[in-house]
Amino acid sequence: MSQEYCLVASGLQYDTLNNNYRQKNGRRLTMATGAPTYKIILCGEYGVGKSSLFRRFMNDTFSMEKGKKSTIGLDQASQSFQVGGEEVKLTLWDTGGMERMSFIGQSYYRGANAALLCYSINNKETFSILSQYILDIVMNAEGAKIFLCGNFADCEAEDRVNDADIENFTRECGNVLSGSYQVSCKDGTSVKDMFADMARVLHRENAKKMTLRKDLVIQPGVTPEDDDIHKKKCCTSS
Ligand SMILES: Nc1nc2c(ncn2[C@@H]2O[C@H](COP(=O)(O)OP(=O)(O)O)[C@@H](O)[C@H]2O)c(=O)[nH]1
Ligand SMILES: [Mg+2]
Repeated sequence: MSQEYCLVASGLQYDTLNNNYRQKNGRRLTMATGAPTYKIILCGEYGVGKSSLFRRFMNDTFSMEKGKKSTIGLDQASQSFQVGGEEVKLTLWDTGGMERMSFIGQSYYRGANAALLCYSINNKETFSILSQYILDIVMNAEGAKIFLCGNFADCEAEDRVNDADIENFTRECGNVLSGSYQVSCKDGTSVKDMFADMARVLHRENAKKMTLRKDLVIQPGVTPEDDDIHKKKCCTSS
């Protein structure tokens, strides 16, 4: 897996649908095409292991030190994945501890393709508060897919978040979840598989959108009558 640290140039946003960057005023730039890139934001209470997930993602390391800043001072990192023989990039964003000040700026959410909703498996409070985070995501990151991540799978606790809790929560939030994982940042269990699965889900969803777009766009100089797709639609509907 190749590794690259990514700084998003100020004033530019990645447009996943077109695989290039556009200025925030909406004007598309012709430069910078490449592998489709999906922005994932980490959400959840302080102490659930968001920065630990970030560190596992970035360089597959773990530290017991709480609130440890990333050594290179970046809160975004990118990794490449293969999905169906295609290169896909995930860019993971960490809050950098901002959740402690109850302030996460809108730029954190802006353009997010997915949110990874983190809780600690052995701390039910961090789980029961997640509906508030879902509200924040829905309000600030329109269209972002939401994934659930229970961390601390290596720890034993009597009152663990169990499968029934997860099922109830999934039902309560109207099945908005696109995936649910249980991982341990400490021993690394399932962390890599989780990100690979997210890459798959996000890329497949995007590929579906691209196909739909192609079907709906009428090419310049091609009248709907000439166009195969439209012909087919006309023929099947008659
Ligand atoms: N045992 C165990 N400890 C963990 C795990 N993930 C994180 N921690 C520890 O939990 C504390 C909080 O983690 P951190 O990543 O700073 O949480 P954040 O506040 O959500 O960013 C740190 O001391 C980590 O070393 C895990 O899977 N198992
Ligand atoms: Mg943190």
